[in-house]
Amino acid sequence: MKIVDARVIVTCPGRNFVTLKIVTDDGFTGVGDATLNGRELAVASYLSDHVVPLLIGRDAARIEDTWQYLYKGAYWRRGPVTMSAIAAVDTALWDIKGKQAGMPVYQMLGGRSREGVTVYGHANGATVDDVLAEVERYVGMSYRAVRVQCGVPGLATTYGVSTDKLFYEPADGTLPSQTQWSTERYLAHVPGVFARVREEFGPHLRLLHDVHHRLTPIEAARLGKSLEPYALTWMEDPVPAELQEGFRLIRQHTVTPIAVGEVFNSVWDCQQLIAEQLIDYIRTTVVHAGGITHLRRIFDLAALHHVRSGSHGATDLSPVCMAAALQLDVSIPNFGLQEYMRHTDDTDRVFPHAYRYADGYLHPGEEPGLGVDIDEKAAAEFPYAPAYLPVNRLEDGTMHSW
Ligand code: CS2
Ligand code: MG
Repeated sequence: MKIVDARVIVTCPGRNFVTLKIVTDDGFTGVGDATLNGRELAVASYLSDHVVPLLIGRDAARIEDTWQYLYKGAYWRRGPVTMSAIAAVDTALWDIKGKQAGMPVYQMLGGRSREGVTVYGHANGATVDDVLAEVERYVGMSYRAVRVQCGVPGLATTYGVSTDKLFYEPADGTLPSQTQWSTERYLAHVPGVFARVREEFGPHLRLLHDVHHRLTPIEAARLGKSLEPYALTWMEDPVPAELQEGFRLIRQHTVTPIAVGEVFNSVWDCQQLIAEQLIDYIRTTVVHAGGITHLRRIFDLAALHHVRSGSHGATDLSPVCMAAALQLDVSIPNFGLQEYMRHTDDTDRVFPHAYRYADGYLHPGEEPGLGVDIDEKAAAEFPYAPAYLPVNRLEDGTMHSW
């Protein structure tokens, strides 16, 4: 089963997506997501200029060996561009293996561990009343878990709060737009938001909050402590995680659970966080953490240390990534939650898929492989359009994490 063709498809049905499609000599095709928000063409070039020439003629059945060949063979290890490119190849090869075996990928990962994949959506609004209306909408759609983000009085714009609700897209400008930040105003406001949400929706709805790397450990500890009465399922990315030991300080002060990992691209980025039980949920994804092969390794390490999965699933991860994530989610023993931001109709048309939402769960479907494809004709209707994620500055103009 030799690889005879591999092509990189860039399309923008509402936002940019990079997809790798691999073709074998016995007529199988497989797809992998390679989208890196705001840096899409870097991965497209890495793939078409440096990886595709290595794939032609390789045995498509050798998933592990191909992973090691691309990882060790490059000499330059890790990093989001390299790992997204490796992820795309790995995902496409799992898709092909599933199709060849005539079974969904989750069957090859050990079979089903649960009936459905519990998902969460984003309720965000400029005011607390807007937020409550959004939470209501998700509850009306039977979501069991909702992420809550609210505008902060005194700040003109806050990342995570958008006008576009269900299809929330963070990359919003042909050059980076600028949002504003004040830790003091934020810390003063957030606990009141969650008090209102709990008051309205009671104790059973699972609530989450994304801090987006904007605090220091001691500030995060204070936030976690102040949110304890509202029993969050998780506080996400409370601090930048380059310094993994920084999480020890947060842990010393609060029992609010912590979720981290959407910007990680290898097990080495979270090894200490997991092994020291400094987090509760690991949010790495198929596309940014080296594909199904590597993400499975991260989840297995996490399982040994009471850490559950909580994979990133924003709109900038394509339906190919979502389909692959669901195959893992349904099979691993330590599944926690899956983020699910809906794609636009145009995106769903470009990426026909078997997964379906019902009653708070996503279901991967029973198609052989991943159960997703790219309609190349439809993709060609939507050419690449440059788009950047915003940047964030403090009130005095200092550059800050967003
Ligand atoms: C967010 C994302 O979904 C999340 O948890 O942090 O909106 C994230 O900012 C984007 O995916 C970045 O591309
Ligand atoms: Mg996040």
